[in-house]
Amino acid sequence: MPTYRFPEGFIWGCATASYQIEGSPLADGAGESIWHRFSHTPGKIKTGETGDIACDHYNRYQEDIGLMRWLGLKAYRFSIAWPRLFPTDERTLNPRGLAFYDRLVDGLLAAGIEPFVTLYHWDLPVWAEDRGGWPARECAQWFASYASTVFERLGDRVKHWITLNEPWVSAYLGYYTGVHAPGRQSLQDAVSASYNLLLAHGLAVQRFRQSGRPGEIGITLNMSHAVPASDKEEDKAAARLFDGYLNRWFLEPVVRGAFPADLVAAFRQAGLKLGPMSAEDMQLIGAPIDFLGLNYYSISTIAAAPGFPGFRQAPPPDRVLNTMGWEMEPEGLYQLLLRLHREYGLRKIYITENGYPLREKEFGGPDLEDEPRIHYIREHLLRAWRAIQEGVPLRGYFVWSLMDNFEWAEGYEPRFGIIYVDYRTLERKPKRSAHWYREVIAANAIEA
Ligand code: IFM
Repeated sequence: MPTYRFPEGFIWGCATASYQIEGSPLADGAGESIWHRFSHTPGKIKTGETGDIACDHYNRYQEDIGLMRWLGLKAYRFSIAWPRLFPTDERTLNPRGLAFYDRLVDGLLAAGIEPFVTLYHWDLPVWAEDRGGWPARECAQWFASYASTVFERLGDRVKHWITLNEPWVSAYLGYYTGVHAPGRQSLQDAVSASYNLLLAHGLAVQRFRQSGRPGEIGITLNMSHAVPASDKEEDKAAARLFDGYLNRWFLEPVVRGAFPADLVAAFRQAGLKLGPMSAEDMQLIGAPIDFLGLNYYSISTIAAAPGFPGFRQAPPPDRVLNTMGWEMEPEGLYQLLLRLHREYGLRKIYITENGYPLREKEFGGPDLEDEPRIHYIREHLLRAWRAIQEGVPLRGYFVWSLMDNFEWAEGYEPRFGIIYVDYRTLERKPKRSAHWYREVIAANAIEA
């Protein structure tokens, strides 16, 4: 079997997010988040579940660090719950909320694991939503002052920062389709939110640079490789539009300091009001970042469709869809990495999420055999390896997720973890994929 060796110092990690694993959302003076409120609203979560207990990581983080150590992780990506730190407004810091992350960071460092901290993974404080939420420009300033506090308090130990996780999801699922918190359904709100999220990113980068703390800062985007469903011109144009809507709308302002002109035109044609796009804003949003975080799960086959937004997903009949209905095609990761390198000249990329969901009935046995997940991760790592050979500056890979957790509107049914969580007892148990990943990390290589 050939061995594919990764570069020396390649960062092997796992990722999670606060609301999905922590539980105890109101403990130690924390404020409510939009996800707490949303999940407690009947009908919003398919299974009627909430993040009240989740994996109880808030109380069991030491055990979880032990598991990370067993895995041999070089890095752990987690997010900070903003409403734990600022429960009531943008000014009043709750030291007990901060203390949890102090303990977590110290525990990780003691275990030899580098913390990669995401400042925003969707749990907006309700006070911010009630004062306008992301569609309000002020929200970017509130975020920046929260970010400053975190840099000041944890920046002596944390050296890797991610401003936002998947702003497309925050904006469009939160404010347009409404399937995510806060559940609004206004395209205008979504487009305004997307602008202010990018502004928030830019302001946080500025505050980080001003803090003088050593380390690196970037943003994590969820991207897909879009392919037209046919050779027809209209499908090609639809795929390009989809690429703009999902990928370029967020990527280009950050790495080029400008919104993509075709999307600006499409949004204006749809009667939408866009942010001021002033030179000052664009300079902030486009200030140099140290890395791009890429969350990649699936390819998107796109066909033209009537009305806004002008496209629809049209997977070919032979395409394997995962339990979430996403199109599985690892080659898409390779194409995307190459494109990010060649078209956008990024200096450094981390794959900050990649992983595979299975429902309880789809894996099992006493050894928790989850072969489809191993297959998925192996295939994606092979493409990552190939991209590195072609010069793509890919420096790390984070499995989503360290452990099974609250999959937002889907509840606890899709299980993405390489570590199983028994939600009745909260007992953790490594799945077969965890044993496999442990070997990959130890060898710094995969065999395929
Ligand atoms: O669980 C999510 C995560 O919070 C963000 N990226 C995609 C994952 C799987 O849906």
